[in-house]
Amino acid sequence: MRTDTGQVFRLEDYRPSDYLIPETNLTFQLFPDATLVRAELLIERRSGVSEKTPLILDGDGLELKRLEIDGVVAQAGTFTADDERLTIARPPRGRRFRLTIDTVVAPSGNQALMGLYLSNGVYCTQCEAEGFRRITYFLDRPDILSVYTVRIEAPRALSRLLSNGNPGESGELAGDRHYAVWHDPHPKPSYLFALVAGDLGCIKDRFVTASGRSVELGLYVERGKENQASYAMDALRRSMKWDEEVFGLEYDLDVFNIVAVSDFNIGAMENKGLNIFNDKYVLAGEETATDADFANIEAIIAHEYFHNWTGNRITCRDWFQLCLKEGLTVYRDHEFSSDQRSRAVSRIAQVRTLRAHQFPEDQGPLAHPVRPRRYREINNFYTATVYEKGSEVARMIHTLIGADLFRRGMDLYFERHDGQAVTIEDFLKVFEDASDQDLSQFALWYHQAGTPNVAVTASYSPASQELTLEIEQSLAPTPSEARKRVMHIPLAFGLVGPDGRDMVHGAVSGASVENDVIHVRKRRQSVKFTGISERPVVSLNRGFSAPVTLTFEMRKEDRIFLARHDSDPYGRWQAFNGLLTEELMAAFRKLRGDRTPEFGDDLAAASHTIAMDERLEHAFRALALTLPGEADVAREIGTNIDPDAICLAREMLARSIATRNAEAFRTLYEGLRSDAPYSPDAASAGRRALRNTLLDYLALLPEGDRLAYGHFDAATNMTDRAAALTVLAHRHPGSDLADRALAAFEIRFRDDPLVMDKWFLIQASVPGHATADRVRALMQHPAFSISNPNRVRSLAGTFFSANQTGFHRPDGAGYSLFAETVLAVEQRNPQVAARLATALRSWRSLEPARQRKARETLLAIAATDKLSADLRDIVERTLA
Ligand code: B3K
Ligand code: ZN
Repeated sequence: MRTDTGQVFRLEDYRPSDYLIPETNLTFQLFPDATLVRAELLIERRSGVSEKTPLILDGDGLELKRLEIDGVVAQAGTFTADDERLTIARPPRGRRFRLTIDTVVAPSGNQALMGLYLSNGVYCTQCEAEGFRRITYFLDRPDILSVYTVRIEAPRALSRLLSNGNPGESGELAGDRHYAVWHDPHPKPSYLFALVAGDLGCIKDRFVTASGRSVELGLYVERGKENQASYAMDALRRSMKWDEEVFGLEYDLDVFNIVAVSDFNIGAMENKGLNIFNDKYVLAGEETATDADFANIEAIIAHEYFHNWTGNRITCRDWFQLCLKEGLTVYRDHEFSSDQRSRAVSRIAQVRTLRAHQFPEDQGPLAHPVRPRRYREINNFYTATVYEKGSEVARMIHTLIGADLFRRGMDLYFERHDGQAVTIEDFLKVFEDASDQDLSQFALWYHQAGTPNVAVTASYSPASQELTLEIEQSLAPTPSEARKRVMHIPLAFGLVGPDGRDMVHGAVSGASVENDVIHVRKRRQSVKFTGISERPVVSLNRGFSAPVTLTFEMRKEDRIFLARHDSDPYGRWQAFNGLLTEELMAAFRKLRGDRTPEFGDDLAAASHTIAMDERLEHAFRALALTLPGEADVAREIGTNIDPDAICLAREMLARSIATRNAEAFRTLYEGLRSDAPYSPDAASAGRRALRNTLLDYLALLPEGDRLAYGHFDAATNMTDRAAALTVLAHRHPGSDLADRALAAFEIRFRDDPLVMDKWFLIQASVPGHATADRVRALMQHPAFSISNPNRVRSLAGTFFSANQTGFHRPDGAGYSLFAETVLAVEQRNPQVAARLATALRSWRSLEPARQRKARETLLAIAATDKLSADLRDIVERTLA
């Protein structure tokens, strides 16, 4: 385990490497405890660099066996090698020379799952960000692009030997072993290196690119699971087609391979020509995967494929530029999902994710700019800010310059920077050049952390037929910047007339308004619209055009009006969701003041209208009827949070909506039943989503547990089965029927680890104080394993991050479990432990007693000796 050295990396310290590595030849002799890695590197001194400049290669936990310089074994004293670097103080004089480096690594003992490791008998690698240095000494930084040739030697029993690029020679070796050679003609950074060796099942397909290149597609999974791989393959083909149609980007090798493994730190990895996936994001069948799983698989297959151009062909100069590939690629996969499914529903889902994960990050101690300027451990910067907010920033560029110029800018990006390692400045410049606009103020979105607030007041004058919007932007200080500069915020809007149509306005003064977007560029501005014949209802931040919070006083009836009539479906969802949130906040305050909240008829009536509106998609109705989560409400309240009161308020509101709509919801629920064979398409999934959302309400009514049990029992697919099990376990915890359903599920699926993850997740998220003990007990379950990231995330991760009442139990029992688990996981896998530890990032918003206990827990972890760099970084920033 790499312990913390306290070293801080700074953006301004970047300088190009003195040496380059144009060619890399690797030979692996695979053995579980001692794999021999031979790296033959062609090294080139950059022009202008003095001959006397030492060559320093990165390593991590390596043991050097042998070193040759230009074919001659290096003598002791001419180099130094330890587990962290190999230094050649006086490299050869010539500009180019060759090194042959032999190292030995032990895949079997590698529990950190970085570098070369074994997962279920399959050798595989994970190198991003700095895992390649755990395989061999190298200039392990993304601006060192090299052409790789890889030879793998392994027992014949490991039938598949894969690496990046195109396949070359292969054959038999003595001792029941065989070999295969791979060559990747595209220069790439070391973080994109990959190797797989295992006895895997495979499905194959073929894709012919627009220009006629025939590409063989291979999807490798555990033997016997081939029939669960076809959806992923279909998603891959659709992604390849979409990237050609929408961005004009074609694939560039003869093969494209995807391998699914069961021990993986993240969702998937975009290694050139050989994507490696967490099997959770490949394997799917109606019996074992939910509609949400299918949608995730589609999105992640697309994301990794899209990286081939945004990330691989054009990569990052340094790790500060991570959003250059991640934010942009998330934007591309969002657009893909929107085109493949319902755009409105996809957008709402994207915004919900952003608000649930990125907003709390931006508002807490771990806030950082989309392009950070400092880091101690880069693995801790694969965050919602870099990914999701990074995607929103790319989307805003699209909004600012429009679809055509955006595409022109992207074309210019590929033309200008193909084969390079570049920066955010390079990225912005292509859009400035394509659009002839100055994006310097806009660039602050990359440089300043925090979620801006836009406060708006509207006044309408019937006499002058003018509408005035007073707009003020603000941005609170964050750990990265104490003082903030004024940003350029594109605020899409509509003025909705009494008939529900957008009103046409006359001249505008006070700000530039183009294509229904107000360009907010000053701290305060007053925007005046003329020629408005009646008081409009103002719909702001339509489509969530900017990732901001809005403070906009609105009458309740105006919100209800927008929820029914806004021509922007996102706007309708936002209006209704805002209403529900306000209602929950008011109920919370009452409960904290020992009063009983009462809910009026209007919300229940609006819920009824939305539920019954046949013009709306099922999936949209399901999203609208889903109450804001406990964490969403906590975030809006901001301080002095008592999770128990929020949970109670939420249940009371749900009960009130259910009671008042009992008959209508029941009839609708029954009408949504379908006997058609299962299909994961968006429309069928939407119908199930609405039916299952209604079930969640109906379960609160008398006999609700029976209804849910019947639903569980009759389910013919995992979506319905898991939804009913959740409803039973969460709405009727400890009841006979809930226990019966949990037991039946366990018996049926106990041999399928990915399905058992759902069983763990459902139980870990049962609201209430009893869950801490249940989670502790489940950690002893035979299906649980502390060394498998998926198991840890579904049980412990869910409990810490998605169970407000259980985790923040007032006596601190949830926090004790947190400290024990995080430290136990850290012993094996620091990266996964650090990610778990972010669950306490919002501790300062809790009420004082819980705050004290949370702080003590963090301090106790920080006081532990020899913490990993990963965990120390998170814990210390969280406490700072
Ligand atoms: N680029 C990888 C993430 C690597 C995480 C390293 N800690 C997956 C992705 O974003 O596509
Ligand atoms: Zn990515």
